[in-house]
Amino acid sequence: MQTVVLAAGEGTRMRPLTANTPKPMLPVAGKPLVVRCLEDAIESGASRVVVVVGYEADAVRTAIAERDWSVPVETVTQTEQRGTADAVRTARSELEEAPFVVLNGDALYDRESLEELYDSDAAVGSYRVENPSSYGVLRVTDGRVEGVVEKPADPPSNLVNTGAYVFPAAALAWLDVDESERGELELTDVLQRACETTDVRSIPFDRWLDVGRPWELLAANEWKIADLDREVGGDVSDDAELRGTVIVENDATIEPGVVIEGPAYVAAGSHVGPNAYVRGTTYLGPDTRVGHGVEVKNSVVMADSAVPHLTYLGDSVLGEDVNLGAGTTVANLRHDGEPVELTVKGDRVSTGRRKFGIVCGDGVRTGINCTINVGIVLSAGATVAPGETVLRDR
Ligand code: TTP
Repeated sequence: MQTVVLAAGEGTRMRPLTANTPKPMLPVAGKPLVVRCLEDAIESGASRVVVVVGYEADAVRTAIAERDWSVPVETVTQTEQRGTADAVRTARSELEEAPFVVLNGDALYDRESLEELYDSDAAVGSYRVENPSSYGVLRVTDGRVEGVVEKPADPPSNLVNTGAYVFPAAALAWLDVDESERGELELTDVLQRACETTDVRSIPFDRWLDVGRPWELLAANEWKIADLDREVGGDVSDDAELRGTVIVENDATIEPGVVIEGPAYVAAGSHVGPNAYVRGTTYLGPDTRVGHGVEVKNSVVMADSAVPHLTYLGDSVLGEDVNLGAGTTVANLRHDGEPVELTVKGDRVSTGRRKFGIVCGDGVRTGINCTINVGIVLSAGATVAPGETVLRDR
Protein backbone atom coordinates (compact mmCIF):
# COMPACT_ATOMS: atom_id res chain seq x y z
CA MET A 1 0.00 0.00 0.00
CA GLN A 2 1.22 3.53 -0.74
CA THR A 3 2.63 5.12 2.41
CA VAL A 4 3.33 8.62 3.68
CA VAL A 5 6.00 8.97 6.36
CA LEU A 6 5.91 12.24 8.30
CA ALA A 7 9.40 13.53 9.00
CA ALA A 8 9.16 17.31 8.73
CA GLY A 9 8.62 18.24 12.38
CA GLU A 10 10.99 20.45 14.32
CA GLY A 11 11.23 18.18 17.35
CA THR A 12 11.04 20.97 19.91
CA ARG A 13 10.52 18.55 22.81
CA MET A 14 13.77 16.83 21.88
CA ARG A 15 15.85 20.00 22.21
CA PRO A 16 18.74 20.57 22.51
CA LEU A 17 19.46 17.36 20.56
CA THR A 18 17.53 18.74 17.57
CA ALA A 19 19.31 22.11 17.50
CA ASN A 20 21.25 21.00 14.40
CA THR A 21 19.94 17.50 13.73
CA PRO A 22 16.33 16.84 12.71
CA LYS A 23 14.69 14.35 15.05
CA PRO A 24 14.24 11.70 12.30
CA MET A 25 18.04 11.66 11.94
CA LEU A 26 18.81 10.89 15.59
CA PRO A 27 20.60 7.55 15.91
CA VAL A 28 18.84 4.39 17.00
CA ALA A 29 21.14 1.36 17.16
CA GLY A 30 23.29 2.55 14.27
CA LYS A 31 20.61 3.92 11.95
CA PRO A 32 18.63 7.16 11.81
CA LEU A 33 15.19 6.86 13.36
CA VAL A 34 13.44 7.58 10.05
CA VAL A 35 15.43 4.87 8.25
CA ARG A 36 14.15 2.35 10.80
CA CYS A 37 10.61 3.57 10.18
CA LEU A 38 11.01 3.19 6.41
CA GLU A 39 12.54 -0.27 6.69
CA ASP A 40 9.70 -1.45 8.91
CA ALA A 41 7.08 0.08 6.60
CA ILE A 42 8.58 -1.59 3.51
CA GLU A 43 8.94 -4.97 5.24
CA SER A 44 5.33 -4.71 6.43
CA GLY A 45 3.76 -3.93 3.06
CA ALA A 46 4.55 -0.44 1.78
CA SER A 47 4.53 -0.53 -2.03
CA ARG A 48 5.98 2.96 -2.32
CA VAL A 49 6.82 5.63 0.22
CA VAL A 50 6.55 9.41 0.15
CA VAL A 51 8.57 10.96 2.98
CA VAL A 52 7.56 14.46 4.01
CA VAL A 53 10.65 16.43 5.05
CA GLY A 54 10.91 20.00 6.33
CA TYR A 55 13.01 20.97 9.35
CA GLU A 56 16.71 20.48 8.44
CA ALA A 57 15.41 18.67 5.37
CA ASP A 58 18.73 18.18 3.55
CA ALA A 59 20.05 15.72 6.11
CA VAL A 60 16.92 13.57 5.87
CA ARG A 61 16.86 13.72 2.05
CA THR A 62 20.52 12.67 1.89
CA ALA A 63 20.07 9.76 4.31
CA ILE A 64 17.15 8.49 2.22
CA ALA A 65 18.83 9.04 -1.13
CA GLU A 66 22.03 7.21 -0.19
CA ARG A 67 20.25 3.95 0.60
CA ASP A 68 18.93 1.28 -1.76
CA TRP A 69 15.25 0.63 -1.19
CA SER A 70 13.28 -2.29 -2.57
CA VAL A 71 10.32 -0.02 -3.42
CA PRO A 72 10.22 3.54 -4.78
CA VAL A 73 10.94 6.12 -2.07
CA GLU A 74 10.70 9.85 -2.72
CA THR A 75 10.70 12.99 -0.59
CA VAL A 76 8.47 16.06 -0.69
CA THR A 77 9.10 19.26 1.25
CA GLN A 78 6.68 20.85 3.67
CA THR A 79 7.95 24.43 3.74
CA GLU A 80 6.23 25.43 6.98
CA GLN A 81 5.45 22.93 9.77
CA ARG A 82 1.75 23.68 9.98
CA GLY A 83 0.65 20.29 11.30
CA THR A 84 0.30 16.65 10.39
CA ALA A 85 -2.72 17.08 8.07
CA ASP A 86 -0.81 19.78 6.21
CA ALA A 87 2.18 17.42 5.97
CA VAL A 88 0.06 14.71 4.32
CA ARG A 89 -1.46 17.36 2.06
CA THR A 90 2.07 18.17 0.87
CA ALA A 91 2.36 14.56 -0.29
CA ARG A 92 -1.12 14.46 -1.86
CA SER A 93 -0.07 15.20 -5.45
CA GLU A 94 2.28 12.19 -5.33
CA LEU A 95 -0.45 9.78 -4.17
CA GLU A 96 -2.83 7.70 -6.26
CA GLU A 97 -6.59 7.78 -5.66
CA ALA A 98 -6.35 4.71 -3.39
CA PRO A 99 -6.12 3.87 0.33
CA PHE A 100 -2.92 5.05 1.96
CA VAL A 101 -0.95 4.43 5.13
CA VAL A 102 0.44 7.32 7.22
CA LEU A 103 3.22 6.75 9.76
CA ASN A 104 4.97 9.14 12.11
CA GLY A 105 8.62 9.05 11.08
CA ASP A 106 9.73 9.56 14.67
CA ALA A 107 8.04 6.50 16.14
CA LEU A 108 9.07 2.88 16.47
CA TYR A 109 6.48 0.19 15.80
CA ASP A 110 6.80 -3.58 16.15
CA ARG A 111 6.78 -5.23 12.77
CA GLU A 112 4.04 -7.82 13.33
CA SER A 113 1.61 -5.13 14.45
CA LEU A 114 2.55 -2.98 11.47
CA GLU A 115 1.91 -5.94 9.14
CA GLU A 116 -1.56 -6.26 10.61
CA LEU A 117 -2.15 -2.56 9.97
CA TYR A 118 -1.11 -2.97 6.33
CA ASP A 119 -3.63 -5.84 6.00
CA SER A 120 -6.48 -3.53 7.05
CA ASP A 121 -8.84 -1.37 5.01
CA ALA A 122 -9.29 1.60 7.33
CA ALA A 123 -7.51 1.44 10.67
CA VAL A 124 -5.46 3.12 13.34
CA GLY A 125 -2.74 1.50 15.41
CA SER A 126 -3.65 1.64 19.11
CA TYR A 127 -1.48 1.06 22.15
CA ARG A 128 -2.61 0.32 25.67
CA VAL A 129 -1.12 2.58 28.37
CA GLU A 130 -1.83 2.99 32.06
CA ASN A 131 -2.20 6.77 32.07
CA PRO A 132 -3.71 7.84 28.75
CA SER A 133 -4.51 11.46 29.71
CA SER A 134 -1.44 12.94 28.05
CA TYR A 135 -2.11 11.23 24.69
CA GLY A 136 -4.69 11.19 21.91
CA VAL A 137 -7.14 8.61 23.26
CA LEU A 138 -9.35 6.43 21.03
CA ARG A 139 -13.03 5.78 21.68
CA VAL A 140 -13.41 2.13 20.70
CA THR A 141 -16.46 -0.15 20.67
CA ASP A 142 -16.05 -3.79 19.59
CA GLY A 143 -12.80 -2.97 17.81
CA ARG A 144 -14.36 -0.09 15.88
CA VAL A 145 -12.87 3.36 16.47
CA GLU A 146 -15.61 5.92 17.03
CA GLY A 147 -13.39 8.91 17.54
CA VAL A 148 -10.26 10.36 19.07
CA VAL A 149 -9.99 12.85 21.91
CA GLU A 150 -6.77 14.77 22.68
CA LYS A 151 -5.35 14.69 26.22
CA PRO A 152 -8.69 14.07 27.96
CA ALA A 153 -9.06 14.51 31.73
CA ASP A 154 -11.51 11.62 31.65
CA PRO A 155 -10.16 9.20 29.02
CA PRO A 156 -12.75 7.03 27.25
CA SER A 157 -10.29 4.09 27.05
CA ASN A 158 -6.70 3.09 27.69
CA LEU A 159 -6.00 2.88 23.98
CA VAL A 160 -3.89 5.71 22.58
CA ASN A 161 -3.27 6.81 19.01
CA THR A 162 0.13 5.59 17.75
CA GLY A 163 0.19 7.86 14.70
CA ALA A 164 -0.05 4.84 12.35
CA TYR A 165 -3.12 4.91 10.12
CA VAL A 166 -4.73 3.35 7.05
CA PHE A 167 -7.00 5.93 5.42
CA PRO A 168 -9.53 5.25 2.68
CA ALA A 169 -8.94 6.96 -0.69
CA ALA A 170 -11.73 9.43 0.12
CA ALA A 171 -9.60 10.91 2.93
CA LEU A 172 -7.37 12.54 0.31
CA ALA A 173 -10.16 15.09 -0.08
CA TRP A 174 -10.50 15.67 3.66
CA LEU A 175 -7.03 17.05 4.37
CA ASP A 176 -8.04 20.73 4.22
CA VAL A 177 -9.06 20.82 7.88
CA ASP A 178 -9.46 23.94 10.03
CA GLU A 179 -6.74 25.03 12.43
CA SER A 180 -6.98 23.39 15.84
CA GLU A 181 -6.88 25.27 19.14
CA ARG A 182 -3.10 24.94 19.20
CA GLY A 183 -2.94 26.44 15.71
CA GLU A 184 -2.11 23.29 13.69
CA LEU A 185 -3.83 21.34 10.94
CA GLU A 186 -4.28 17.98 12.62
CA LEU A 187 -4.47 14.56 11.04
CA THR A 188 -6.62 13.46 13.96
CA ASP A 189 -9.39 15.67 12.51
CA VAL A 190 -9.16 13.61 9.33
CA LEU A 191 -9.25 10.44 11.43
CA GLN A 192 -12.35 11.74 13.21
CA ARG A 193 -14.08 12.24 9.86
CA ALA A 194 -13.04 8.77 8.71
CA CYS A 195 -14.54 7.32 11.91
CA GLU A 196 -17.83 9.07 11.18
CA THR A 197 -18.09 7.72 7.64
CA THR A 198 -16.22 4.40 7.58
CA ASP A 199 -15.60 1.34 9.73
CA VAL A 200 -12.18 2.29 11.14
CA ARG A 201 -10.66 -0.61 13.08
CA SER A 202 -8.40 -0.34 16.11
CA ILE A 203 -5.31 -2.48 15.55
CA PRO A 204 -3.79 -3.17 18.98
CA PHE A 205 -0.01 -2.76 18.69
CA ASP A 206 2.19 -4.99 20.85
CA ARG A 207 4.90 -2.38 21.02
CA TRP A 208 5.17 1.29 20.14
CA LEU A 209 7.45 4.12 21.13
CA ASP A 210 6.93 7.76 20.32
CA VAL A 211 10.47 9.13 20.30
CA GLY A 212 9.65 12.69 21.26
CA ARG A 213 11.79 13.50 24.32
CA PRO A 214 15.44 12.80 25.16
CA TRP A 215 14.82 9.84 27.49
CA GLU A 216 12.72 8.23 24.75
CA LEU A 217 15.84 8.20 22.60
CA LEU A 218 17.44 6.09 25.32
CA ALA A 219 14.39 3.80 25.29
CA ALA A 220 14.56 3.55 21.49
CA ASN A 221 18.18 2.44 21.63
CA GLU A 222 17.42 -0.01 24.44
CA TRP A 223 14.71 -1.61 22.27
CA LYS A 224 16.59 -1.79 19.00
CA ILE A 225 20.07 -2.69 20.30
CA ALA A 226 18.55 -5.58 22.29
CA ASP A 227 16.98 -6.87 19.03
CA LEU A 228 20.34 -7.16 17.23
CA ASP A 229 22.62 -10.19 17.02
CA ARG A 230 26.16 -10.14 18.33
CA GLU A 231 28.58 -9.07 15.61
CA VAL A 232 32.15 -8.18 16.42
CA GLY A 233 34.26 -6.54 13.73
CA GLY A 234 36.98 -3.93 14.10
CA ASP A 235 40.25 -4.24 15.96
CA VAL A 236 39.46 -5.90 19.29
CA SER A 237 42.28 -6.62 21.74
CA ASP A 238 42.59 -10.19 23.05
CA ASP A 239 42.67 -8.61 26.49
CA ALA A 240 39.26 -6.99 26.13
CA GLU A 241 36.12 -8.76 27.31
CA LEU A 242 32.96 -8.45 25.26
CA ARG A 243 30.02 -10.06 27.06
CA GLY A 244 26.67 -10.86 25.48
CA THR A 245 25.14 -9.02 22.54
CA VAL A 246 27.86 -6.61 21.54
CA ILE A 247 28.06 -5.04 18.12
CA VAL A 248 31.42 -3.62 17.13
CA GLU A 249 31.48 -2.17 13.64
CA ASN A 250 34.48 -2.38 11.35
CA ASP A 251 37.04 0.35 11.92
CA ALA A 252 36.31 0.50 15.63
CA THR A 253 39.14 -0.18 18.11
CA ILE A 254 38.75 -1.87 21.48
CA GLU A 255 41.92 -1.63 23.59
CA PRO A 256 43.17 -3.99 26.34
CA GLY A 257 41.41 -3.99 29.68
CA VAL A 258 38.05 -2.92 28.25
CA VAL A 259 34.91 -4.67 29.47
CA ILE A 260 31.76 -4.21 27.41
CA GLU A 261 28.59 -5.74 28.78
CA GLY A 262 25.99 -6.19 26.09
CA PRO A 263 23.65 -5.17 24.78
CA ALA A 264 25.97 -2.48 23.44
CA TYR A 265 26.74 -0.93 20.08
CA VAL A 266 30.11 0.52 19.09
CA ALA A 267 29.97 2.27 15.72
CA ALA A 268 32.69 2.57 13.09
CA GLY A 269 35.71 4.70 13.90
CA SER A 270 35.17 4.59 17.67
CA HIS A 271 38.02 4.04 20.06
CA VAL A 272 37.37 2.44 23.45
CA GLY A 273 39.96 2.05 26.22
CA PRO A 274 42.33 1.03 27.44
CA ASN A 275 40.64 0.04 30.72
CA ALA A 276 37.12 1.30 30.17
CA TYR A 277 33.80 -0.19 31.29
CA VAL A 278 30.79 0.11 28.97
CA ARG A 279 27.50 -1.39 30.09
CA GLY A 280 23.73 -1.26 30.33
CA THR A 281 22.69 -0.84 26.67
CA THR A 282 25.05 1.87 25.52
CA TYR A 283 25.31 3.25 22.00
CA LEU A 284 28.65 4.76 20.99
CA GLY A 285 28.22 6.57 17.68
CA PRO A 286 30.71 6.89 14.80
CA ASP A 287 34.17 8.25 15.67
CA THR A 288 33.50 8.51 19.40
CA ARG A 289 36.16 8.09 22.06
CA VAL A 290 35.83 6.43 25.48
CA GLY A 291 39.18 6.45 27.25
CA HIS A 292 41.05 5.16 30.26
CA GLY A 293 39.20 4.78 33.53
CA VAL A 294 35.83 5.74 32.07
CA GLU A 295 32.53 4.04 32.90
CA VAL A 296 29.63 4.58 30.50
CA LYS A 297 26.32 3.06 31.44
CA ASN A 298 23.03 3.01 29.49
CA SER A 299 23.86 6.07 27.43
CA VAL A 300 23.71 7.36 23.88
CA VAL A 301 26.89 9.08 22.76
CA MET A 302 26.56 10.60 19.31
CA ALA A 303 29.14 10.99 16.56
CA ASP A 304 32.53 12.60 17.25
CA SER A 305 31.97 12.93 21.00
CA ALA A 306 34.65 12.10 23.54
CA VAL A 307 34.65 10.87 27.11
CA PRO A 308 38.40 10.50 27.25
CA HIS A 309 39.51 10.13 30.89
CA LEU A 310 38.35 9.13 34.38
CA THR A 311 34.66 9.89 33.95
CA TYR A 312 31.36 8.37 35.04
CA LEU A 313 28.53 8.85 32.56
CA GLY A 314 25.25 7.13 33.37
CA ASP A 315 21.80 7.09 31.73
CA SER A 316 22.63 10.13 29.62
CA VAL A 317 22.39 11.39 26.08
CA LEU A 318 25.29 13.27 24.50
CA GLY A 319 24.83 15.01 21.15
CA GLU A 320 27.60 15.30 18.56
CA ASP A 321 31.11 16.64 19.19
CA VAL A 322 30.73 16.80 22.98
CA ASN A 323 33.87 16.62 25.11
CA LEU A 324 33.73 15.71 28.79
CA GLY A 325 36.83 16.83 30.71
CA ALA A 326 38.82 14.38 32.84
CA GLY A 327 37.04 13.53 36.06
CA THR A 328 33.59 14.69 34.95
CA THR A 329 31.03 12.87 37.06
CA VAL A 330 27.36 12.67 36.21
CA ALA A 331 24.74 11.91 38.87
CA ASN A 332 21.92 9.64 37.75
CA LEU A 333 19.92 8.87 40.91
CA ARG A 334 18.00 11.13 43.28
CA HIS A 335 18.49 10.64 47.02
CA ASP A 336 14.73 10.04 47.40
CA GLY A 337 14.70 7.47 44.58
CA GLU A 338 11.89 9.33 42.79
CA PRO A 339 11.85 9.46 38.97
CA VAL A 340 14.23 12.05 37.57
CA GLU A 341 12.64 15.12 35.99
CA LEU A 342 13.86 17.02 32.95
CA THR A 343 12.91 20.41 31.54
CA VAL A 344 11.00 20.00 28.28
CA LYS A 345 9.92 23.24 26.59
CA GLY A 346 10.11 25.10 29.89
CA ASP A 347 8.18 22.58 32.01
CA ARG A 348 9.61 20.07 34.46
CA VAL A 349 8.49 16.66 33.25
CA SER A 350 9.03 13.26 34.84
CA THR A 351 11.17 10.96 32.73
CA GLY A 352 9.51 8.03 34.51
CA ARG A 353 13.05 6.78 35.10
CA ARG A 354 14.52 6.26 38.54
CA LYS A 355 17.89 6.59 36.91
CA PHE A 356 18.54 9.36 34.46
CA GLY A 357 21.61 11.53 34.07
CA ILE A 358 22.05 14.48 31.72
CA VAL A 359 21.37 15.65 28.18
CA CYS A 360 24.08 17.56 26.30
CA GLY A 361 23.50 19.37 23.04
CA ASP A 362 26.11 19.34 20.29
CA GLY A 363 29.50 20.83 21.10
CA VAL A 364 29.19 20.92 24.91
CA ARG A 365 32.52 21.11 26.75
CA THR A 366 33.03 20.31 30.43
CA GLY A 367 36.18 21.17 32.36
CA ILE A 368 38.11 18.77 34.56
CA ASN A 369 36.65 17.47 37.81
CA CYS A 370 33.18 18.86 37.37
CA THR A 371 30.03 17.32 38.75
CA ILE A 372 26.68 17.47 36.97
CA ASN A 373 23.47 16.74 38.82
CA VAL A 374 20.62 14.45 37.67
CA GLY A 375 18.25 15.78 35.04
CA ILE A 376 20.46 18.62 33.82
CA VAL A 377 20.16 19.81 30.22
CA LEU A 378 23.18 21.58 28.72
CA SER A 379 22.28 23.38 25.52
CA ALA A 380 24.34 23.15 22.36
CA GLY A 381 27.74 24.78 22.80
CA ALA A 382 27.41 25.21 26.60
CA THR A 383 30.57 25.04 28.72
CA VAL A 384 31.25 23.99 32.31
CA ALA A 385 34.29 25.38 34.13
CA PRO A 386 36.83 23.09 35.85
CA GLY A 387 35.69 21.96 39.28
CA GLU A 388 32.17 23.34 38.86
CA THR A 389 29.06 21.67 40.26
CA VAL A 390 26.17 22.08 37.84
CA LEU A 391 22.76 22.19 39.52
CA ARG A 392 20.80 24.12 36.87
CA ASP A 393 20.30 23.82 33.14
CA ARG A 394 22.35 26.13 30.96
P1 TTP B 1 4.93 15.94 16.52
O1 TTP B 1 5.65 14.96 17.38
O2 TTP B 1 3.62 16.44 16.96
O3 TTP B 1 5.85 17.20 16.23
P2 TTP B 1 7.42 17.27 16.15
O4 TTP B 1 8.02 16.03 15.59
O5 TTP B 1 7.77 18.53 15.44
O6 TTP B 1 7.89 17.35 17.66
P3 TTP B 1 7.63 18.46 18.78
O7 TTP B 1 6.20 18.34 19.20
O8 TTP B 1 8.57 18.03 19.85
O9 TTP B 1 8.00 19.81 18.23
O10 TTP B 1 4.75 15.35 15.07
C1 TTP B 1 4.31 14.05 14.81
C2 TTP B 1 4.93 13.60 13.51
O11 TTP B 1 4.52 14.44 12.44
C3 TTP B 1 6.42 13.65 13.52
O12 TTP B 1 6.90 12.54 12.80
C4 TTP B 1 6.75 14.94 12.79
C5 TTP B 1 5.62 15.07 11.81
N1 TTP B 1 5.22 16.44 11.48
C6 TTP B 1 5.34 16.89 10.17
O13 TTP B 1 5.82 16.16 9.31
N2 TTP B 1 4.91 18.15 9.87
C7 TTP B 1 4.37 18.98 10.80
O14 TTP B 1 3.99 20.11 10.44
C8 TTP B 1 4.26 18.50 12.16
C9 TTP B 1 3.70 19.37 13.23
C10 TTP B 1 4.70 17.23 12.44
